[in-house]
Amino acid sequence: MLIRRKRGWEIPESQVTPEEVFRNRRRIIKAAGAGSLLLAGCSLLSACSDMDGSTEANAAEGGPFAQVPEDPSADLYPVERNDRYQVERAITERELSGTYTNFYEFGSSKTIWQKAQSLPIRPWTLRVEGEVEDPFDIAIDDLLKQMPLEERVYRLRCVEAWSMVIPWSGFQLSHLLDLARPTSEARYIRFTTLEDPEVMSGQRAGWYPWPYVEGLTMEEAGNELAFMGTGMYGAPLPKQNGAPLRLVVPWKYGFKSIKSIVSIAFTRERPVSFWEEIAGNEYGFWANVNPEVAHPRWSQAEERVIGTDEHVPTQLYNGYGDYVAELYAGMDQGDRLFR
Ligand SMILES: Nc1nc2c(c(=O)[nH]1)N[C@H]1C(S)=C(S)[C@@H](COP(=O)(O)O)O[C@H]1N2
Ligand SMILES: [Mo]
Repeated sequence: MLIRRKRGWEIPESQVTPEEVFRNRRRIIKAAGAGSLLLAGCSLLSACSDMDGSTEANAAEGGPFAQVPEDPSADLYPVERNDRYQVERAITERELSGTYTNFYEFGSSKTIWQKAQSLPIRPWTLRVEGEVEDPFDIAIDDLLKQMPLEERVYRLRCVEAWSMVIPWSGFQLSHLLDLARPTSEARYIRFTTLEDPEVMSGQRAGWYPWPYVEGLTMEEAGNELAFMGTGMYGAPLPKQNGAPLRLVVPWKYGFKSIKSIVSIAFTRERPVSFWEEIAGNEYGFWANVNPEVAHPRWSQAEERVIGTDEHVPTQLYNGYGDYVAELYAGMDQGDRLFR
């Protein structure tokens, strides 16, 4: 892949994400074929950074919220808000949550929303497999017809220490579990994103373990907060936000909320997630939000509220402890539960 490279000092700090720095470090290590000597010297604004700067070339004509002609689900929205889930902060402006996105399949800059417009979202099939009574495929629009759609306003806390508040549309994951009928052998769910390097330019970067994979325990998946997003702001999910189907687990760092899912597999073994494989000590399996457990390279005590100048304290389980703390009661995982 051809990347237009910029020197570190040409990049505004706000555009450089820690995950990106890590990626570059990996690439350099791989290129050198030796890990140890090259880890030094890659700080945020060092020349280890590059930016995927060719956004103009791919500028989408319709903007971030253009209706997708092949998507027949627009009529389903808006759906009724479920008032059980209240957030004390203001909802993030749609313009921001629809453009300031992470979707590494399309690159690592915060303008990848434009590139994501090339994602084909119809036809789209979800594969349900593994430890289930009967594996099956279901077309997204058939799934949407069967699921009770609702709107939920949730906080989103990225591991990069920024946050948003997003009104998702979709359905509680437990309804999909009912449809899937897992066997008693199922202990985990592995979610997988589409793999298509033709469209997803980031996947041509061989140093990542594509496809993006994420996992939950069955107990976590059955928790009432676990949600499958199919829309936001009263409209179908924009491609850059993970159309047509993405996970939303608001008590965990954002990277757990995997986008553009093509399969869910019920497993006996704990799946190894994408970021865990890249850097398990920084982006672990559990990844529950906790202000007291720092990421190895930065504090998680506060978060930058996107769309404001505010930095506010981060809350344990991102403020959802009443719903989820009991999932982890008695687990002796120390820091591992939180990073
Ligand atoms: N497939 C896939 N899913 C993904 C990501 C990604 O790069 N690829 N990024 C994750 C990260 S780091 C975050 S913070 C959230 C961001 O969701 P949003 O862009 O809709 O706000 O998506 C998560 N899901
Ligand atoms: Mo993130």
